[in-house]
Amino acid sequence: MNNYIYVIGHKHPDSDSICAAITYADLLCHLGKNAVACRQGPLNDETKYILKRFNQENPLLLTDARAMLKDIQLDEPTFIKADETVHHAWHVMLQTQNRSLFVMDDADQLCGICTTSNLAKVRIHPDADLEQLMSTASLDNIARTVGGIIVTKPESFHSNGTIHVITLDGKEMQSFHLKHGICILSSDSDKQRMCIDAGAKLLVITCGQFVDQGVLEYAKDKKCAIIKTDFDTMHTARTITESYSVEEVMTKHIISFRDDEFVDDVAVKMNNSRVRSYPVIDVDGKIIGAVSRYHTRNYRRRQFALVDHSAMNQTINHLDQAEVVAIVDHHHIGDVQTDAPIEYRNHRCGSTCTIVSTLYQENGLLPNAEMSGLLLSAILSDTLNLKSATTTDEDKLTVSWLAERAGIRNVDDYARDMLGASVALTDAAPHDILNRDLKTYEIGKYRFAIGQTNYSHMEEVQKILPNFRKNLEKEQADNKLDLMVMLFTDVMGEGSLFVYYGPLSYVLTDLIQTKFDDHSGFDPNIISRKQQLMPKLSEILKNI
Ligand SMILES: [Mn+2]
Repeated sequence: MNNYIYVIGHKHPDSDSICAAITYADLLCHLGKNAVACRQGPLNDETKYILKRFNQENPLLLTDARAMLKDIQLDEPTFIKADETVHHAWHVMLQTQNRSLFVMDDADQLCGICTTSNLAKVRIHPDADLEQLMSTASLDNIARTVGGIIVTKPESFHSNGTIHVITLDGKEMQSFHLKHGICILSSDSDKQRMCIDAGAKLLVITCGQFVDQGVLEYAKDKKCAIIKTDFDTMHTARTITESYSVEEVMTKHIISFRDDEFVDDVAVKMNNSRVRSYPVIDVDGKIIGAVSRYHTRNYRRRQFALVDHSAMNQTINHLDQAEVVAIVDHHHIGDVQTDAPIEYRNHRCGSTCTIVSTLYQENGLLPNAEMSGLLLSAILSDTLNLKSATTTDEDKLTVSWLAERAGIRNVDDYARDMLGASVALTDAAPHDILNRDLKTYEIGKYRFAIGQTNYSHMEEVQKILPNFRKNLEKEQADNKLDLMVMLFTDVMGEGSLFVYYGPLSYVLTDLIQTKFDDHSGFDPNIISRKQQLMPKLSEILKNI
């Protein structure tokens, strides 16, 4: 049974979500829990860079919180071979208290299911024909069922399935049609011979009685089989009718479930059938258990620890059908609800990983070098190298503590490489770079567009600039814009390089601090399009 705590961040995971999931799962494991880090979607390039740098596996992809059959407690499956007798099947049911047996063929493949009502077919099914069923019983199975040994075995054995208990003598007996039938009797070699004469295919000699040599030879001649049993006639007559194989009465139309099906889906499917217990099959086709209605109504839900979010629209699908056991987050308190008290930690700081670092210390633990590297990276990512407005002194202190533990000597250099991992420019086409994040605006009679991307190293921008400028000029003309601007913004927030074309180019030339030529320049103070560039630009455009 599954006793994991799944630690998971928000949809469209960023580095904080992923690193918090891995480190909080690590912390829980150190606290004796069985925790596993998860993610809701693909990793971005920055996060990939971090995980590679600190030798971490990609967390488990999980997009649905519901429990699967493989997560819950199932019944042990009970198997029986297709050629085993109904008598043996009753015995297995009694021993295992399992009323539903899975029938396996010679190749060990599931070929049917046998329940009490299958076994009781001759009692409860009006069309059941005991003689027909008994005609299929093999000599070996009959011998086993009546607890006997085969004394005479013809080359082939096939009876018509009628069973006679021989109590009469001589002539009276002849009015019964013993031909091709099975005769149960005890001592008295005259009777035994008479049965053979009448064409019986099998004599079952009860009470451990002796069969003389003459009868044995006679039976061999006439191709009549003989079984001897120590049991009395009553017992033999009662049990022999269970000598046919389960194959004859099993249900061949099998409804089975895969172990990765969700429990509540399975419950719905079960409502459409009346089977008591269904086989559950794993990815290799192996039966791992049996599921019944009881299991789908009483099971342990999957347990989740949420990191870096607490809002339902950010969380994993179907969380309402799982159990939340912890939340660690630095965002506003969301709308996830719980039925029971949980571990809940919300704290105003720049990154969930700042909180996780504190939780290690509160529990008297130290994150190892790898975990420290993840925590550090996530804080630098969420706070843009400690420059965002959300950054607190605690974030800064935590970063220097973690940097030492992770063996990072120069945090700024590391931050630039890490933040730059997601903004590769050199392999991308100019059109794609422009359209990574392009917004179109209208102010008064002017139409213009502003694109923005980050860069980590200025040399990369210089390398692509000649082609980029040509393309920008063309796109501005094609779209008949009054102005088209591109900002290449330093990942560490140390200014933006501007490239722009269109009739209004002179407006931008006046606006930015350093002009390279009529269509490019640099401003160390503008890093936000929305908060810094747009207010200035609309002010100017309204006044010309
Ligand atoms: Mn975060």
